[in-house]
Amino acid sequence: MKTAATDIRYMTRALRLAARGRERTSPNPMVGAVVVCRGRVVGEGFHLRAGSPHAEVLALQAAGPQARGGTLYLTLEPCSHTRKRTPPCVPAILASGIRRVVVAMRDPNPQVNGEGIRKLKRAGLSVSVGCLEQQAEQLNDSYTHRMRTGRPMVVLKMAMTLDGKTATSSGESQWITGPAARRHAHQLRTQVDAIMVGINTVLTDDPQLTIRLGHPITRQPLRVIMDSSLRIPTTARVLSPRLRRGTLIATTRHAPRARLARFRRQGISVLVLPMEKGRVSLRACLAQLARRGVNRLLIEGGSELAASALQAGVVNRLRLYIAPRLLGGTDARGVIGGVCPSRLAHAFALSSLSVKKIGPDLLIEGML
Ligand code: AOF
Ligand code: ZN
Repeated sequence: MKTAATDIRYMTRALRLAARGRERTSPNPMVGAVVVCRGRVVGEGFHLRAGSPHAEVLALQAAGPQARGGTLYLTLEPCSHTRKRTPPCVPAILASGIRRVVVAMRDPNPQVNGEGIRKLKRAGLSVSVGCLEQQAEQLNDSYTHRMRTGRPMVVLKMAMTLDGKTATSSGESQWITGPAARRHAHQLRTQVDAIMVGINTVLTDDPQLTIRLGHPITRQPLRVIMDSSLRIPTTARVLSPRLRRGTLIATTRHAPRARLARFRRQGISVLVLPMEKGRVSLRACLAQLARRGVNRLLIEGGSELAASALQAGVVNRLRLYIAPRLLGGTDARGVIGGVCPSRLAHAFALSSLSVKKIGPDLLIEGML
């Protein structure tokens, strides 16, 4: 679509504002708004966190009466629905006297989905949609994915040797990659709403699954443990008094009843989900996480969970750290477990590949 240079300029500004909410707005999207009147910016705003005012409301408040007759640049269609935390924005836009609205993208939230745009048009405002749409989509890729599919966007992160092993024959796996790659991987946790591991990873590594390094920690991701028969010991670090409130165990009806009851008495959240191939159904679990507002989920292993996620077709991105070492041996664990398909044509193919060097290690990223 053809867009005027001034529209692009102000929308770029709105997108930059929106990005200031990064890592803070989830489960809500990042949104930026700019009010322009007679060639001058008279108000701007961005969404700071879920539950706080929407970008357009802040921008209109800042503009006050100067918004009259002006243009509002919005990185996302304004909301029109009412059963939520804050009042809808469309009435505020109509009351402000704004004459034209430029929207980067439609809001895929089923409760909005074009309704905000329709209401503005019906009220006689001039509305154009699609200015810098790709950038806006990119900015909120995980929010839009959740709204469109009912599942979080899934990033699978694994580490391996050059020959694809994640552990020695005796199970030693710490550490395959060097400190720089581990720091880099840890950083990923700041960009997600939840981290998931399989029970075997808890039993062998006893991870904390928290953000501990780097910049100021605004919130900890939810910890999700896939544990079909509820084998997790209550002494696991993710169930320590400090961490248990933010930990969720996903199990099946194979969980021993008395054990399940005891966990719940102790205030540990356990979800009993349908089974698939003898394990917790990943799709059912992801649907639950999406309902709880998880836009982006990081799967950190182990190899069996990685295989299940790939087979379930729910992995969107892969981050593979590769150490320049060889282990060899058919008895060493490979990075992806499960069963190998008999045909090469059934391999999981990656696209948009990128390769980076991190210290002595390599990072390969791709989309599935
Ligand atoms: C935001 N910020 O600036 C805009 C949003 O629970 P609420 O009241 O904050 O409503 C969240 C929904 O509002 C969100 O899913 C999206 O559809 C819409 N627009 N949300 O968080 C904003 N403009
Ligand atoms: Zn709104």
